[in-house]
Amino acid sequence: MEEKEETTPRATPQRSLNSCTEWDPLKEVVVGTLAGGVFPTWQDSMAHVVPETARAVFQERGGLPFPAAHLEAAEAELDTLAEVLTAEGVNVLRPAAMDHQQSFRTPAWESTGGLYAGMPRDLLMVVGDALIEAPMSWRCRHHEVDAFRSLIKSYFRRGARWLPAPRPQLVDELYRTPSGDRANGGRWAVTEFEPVFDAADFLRFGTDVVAQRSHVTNQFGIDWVRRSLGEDFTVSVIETDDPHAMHIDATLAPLAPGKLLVHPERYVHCDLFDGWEIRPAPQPTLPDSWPMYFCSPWVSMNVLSLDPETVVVERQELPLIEALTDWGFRCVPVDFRHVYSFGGSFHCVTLDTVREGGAHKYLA
Ligand code: DAV
Repeated sequence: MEEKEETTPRATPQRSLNSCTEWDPLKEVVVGTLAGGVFPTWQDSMAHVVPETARAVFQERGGLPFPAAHLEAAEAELDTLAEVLTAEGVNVLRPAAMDHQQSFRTPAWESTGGLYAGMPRDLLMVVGDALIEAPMSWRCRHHEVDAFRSLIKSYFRRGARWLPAPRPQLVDELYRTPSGDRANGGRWAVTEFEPVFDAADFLRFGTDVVAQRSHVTNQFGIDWVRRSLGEDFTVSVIETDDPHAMHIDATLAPLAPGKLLVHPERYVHCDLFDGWEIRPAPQPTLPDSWPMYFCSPWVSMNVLSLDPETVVVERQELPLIEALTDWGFRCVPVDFRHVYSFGGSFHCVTLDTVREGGAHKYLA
């Protein structure tokens, strides 16, 4: 008994893993890496979320490396982000190198490769002292967490609660058929066959966690998160107006208590935010010609809060920088357009493992 306590100490007052909001002062963060990233292996459920041009590219090049020059430019931007965060006093951790070109299979399906370790927000979620591993519905992402496992084990050894969701089978029954005749009303790409979610469909507001249904997150998955977090947290599902929904963090960006940046069309009024000041994000500045394999230019609003007054923003998003400055924020500009191409921005590529503060009530 005593020996067990030595190898797995209880959380100390200064917890090794502690993050309850999207805005409390940031102390430690994981920044993803795109090194070795490959095009995803196509599956039909992706058609609901990725730009139309991506289908042919993924079908032809799934499992093959992303164009080297673009990947290197994006990785350099990630390295710069890590340096900027370090200079801001944040402890920065990076995932392990991993061979994403390896094909893999289960008894039911096969993937010609993985993807990358670039977006820890998609697959990991810190709520208080708990670290949740998401059961991702894209088959090519089935082993992505391996790149983060040594970090996760280290947090566990230092007292974190480690909550991997049930390993999903990802068999055909999970996915809606093209005609939409499976269970679930046909609105979403995933059925209720088993719990699936991407962690990026959740946002933390102290004792409240806000989630959206999406093409990668089903009700079963949200129910799993709710029960696993227990009675200290309230998990609410909000409506968003996004036919391509996959990840809530280009729809809502809570920047401080009472300050919510929203996508001007996707945000749907929600009583939970009564008393909050809600401002629409300005149009992104990305030119149409910019290659985007995964997502829309609205990752402009996928910002990272360093504290309730400070936000990391893409350097060329001048209308957003102006809007946030007017709202009282200090903006830390970082070049990030090459990372955009791979499906996210500052919030997506990070996992805030330590922020100051505890779980307070902020929502109505
Ligand atoms: O606007 O396409 C991006 C979400 C990034 N994880 C969009 C959603």
